[in-house]
Amino acid sequence: MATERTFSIIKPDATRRNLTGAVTTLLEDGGLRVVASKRLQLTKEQAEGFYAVHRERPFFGELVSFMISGPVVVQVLEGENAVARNREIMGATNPANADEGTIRKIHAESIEANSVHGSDSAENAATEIAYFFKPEEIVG
Ligand code: RTP
Ligand code: MG
Repeated sequence: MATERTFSIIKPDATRRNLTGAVTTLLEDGGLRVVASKRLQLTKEQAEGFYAVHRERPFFGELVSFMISGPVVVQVLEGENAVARNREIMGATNPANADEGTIRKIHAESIEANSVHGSDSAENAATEIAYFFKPEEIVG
């Protein structure tokens, strides 16, 4: 498997608890490299656009409110098989089901306030990276 890129968000529950470094360390220890990073306060429009695939889901409104409740850190991660690797490091969406040692097992508060987002396919990773970063902001 060749080197790949994926997109990550450190969510407001984690930035609020000053866990940006702790979460990033788990990503780095898992073999991923941060090749772009910025801290943002998302607007409602940005969060709605990012999560547009979920707009019919019952939790959409709450998810958008949560994602704009504080700062996020958006990152591009690079590494071998990065999309799947990042999902392993993150753990299951619901921290109650997440494996030991994963970010969500260690740090998440709930199924919604689950500390991180990670792209679920290479195609979505490319779309999500382009949503937040210009090519020249990514330095591999
Ligand atoms: P993500 O997209 O954030 O990496 O997480 P995921 O693939 O594991 O989960 P997904 O099904 O894509 O859901 C996106 C985010 O919506 C929130 N959520 N809330 N209240 C609920 O039942 C519920 N289900 C999902 C979580 O913040 C989840 O990460
Ligand atoms: Mg998802």
